[in-house]
Amino acid sequence: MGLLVDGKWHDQWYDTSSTGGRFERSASQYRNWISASGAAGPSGSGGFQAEAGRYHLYVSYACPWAHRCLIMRSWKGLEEIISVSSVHPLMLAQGWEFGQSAGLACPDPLYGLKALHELYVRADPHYSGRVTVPLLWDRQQQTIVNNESAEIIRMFNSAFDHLGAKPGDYYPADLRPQIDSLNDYIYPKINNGVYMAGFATSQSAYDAAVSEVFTALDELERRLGQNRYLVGNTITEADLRLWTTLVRFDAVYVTHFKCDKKRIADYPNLNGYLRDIYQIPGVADTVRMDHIRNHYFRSHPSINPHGIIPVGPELDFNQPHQRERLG
Ligand SMILES: N[C@@H](CCC(=O)N[C@@H](CS)C(=O)NCC(=O)O)C(=O)O
Repeated sequence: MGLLVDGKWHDQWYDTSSTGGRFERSASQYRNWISASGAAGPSGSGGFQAEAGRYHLYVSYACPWAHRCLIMRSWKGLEEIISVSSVHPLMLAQGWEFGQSAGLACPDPLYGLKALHELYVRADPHYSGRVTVPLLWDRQQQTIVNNESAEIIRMFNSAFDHLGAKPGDYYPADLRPQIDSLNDYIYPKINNGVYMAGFATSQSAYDAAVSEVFTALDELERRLGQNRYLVGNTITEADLRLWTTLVRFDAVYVTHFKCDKKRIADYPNLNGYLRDIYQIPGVADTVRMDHIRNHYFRSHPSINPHGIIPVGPELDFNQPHQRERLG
């Protein structure tokens, strides 16, 4: 794990020395948008027109942010329009690396590179910052369109509709205020909250983060007692964004990130909701527990120095959920 400084790779863990042991995630730097016309989107520059076969999505199956993009790609039926490949689950001295065989992860399909940091340097020889997935690459301009999952899923939701994407709007105009406020609540407290608990290097930073995680889960448990999804009976991107954290929770975050006050299995509504979404066609295929467990337990030597993968609970997301009864 590390970062690029002016195009040079440095093997370095997150620095929490100036934040009282608090993990702070840096903002993604590539913020261009693919659009139907090629016009610029809400940020970045234009020139990224939606076209079949032009864009490639680099993910790690382990990563909850990249997982958002895989699910949206599936829901919108973009498999033939946007190609995808996964890096190797272990993220060590060279950061994310490509696989060298067809086993756990594929080689880099575009340039045959060894590590993802080489791709960032290909886009910008002076790039400084973290080297993260997901990453949406433009084959035509040979550059990064965007490396922020919250924006990539929005593009997938609508920019390819005229090219034969599946119907379905997961960010409908009339629900945007509710979706935005749920995202604003769930991102810091849950999606990033589990990382803030797990990567904390002081007791006080951990205590603060873990308490936010469980206050928010308790609140969502209440909410999901009334409604099938977060916004009533309509599944939206807010559900997708919450779900990629929930599916990792009992398998990883409870032990590895010390979020052990309760498990999702202890929350009847969250547990049913987790299964409900897992059972939507296409979702189960995006869940690679082998990548997830290998990645977390073996890539963070500062929190699990020997890289031992614990035995883990038996999880069966195919069990009945009966969420349909809720409006
Ligand atoms: N805000 C970004 C976060 C992406 C992110 O942090 N990805 C992690 C993987 S779970 C990563 O690649 N981390 C590598 C690093 O920080 O060095 C997004 O949502 O796309």
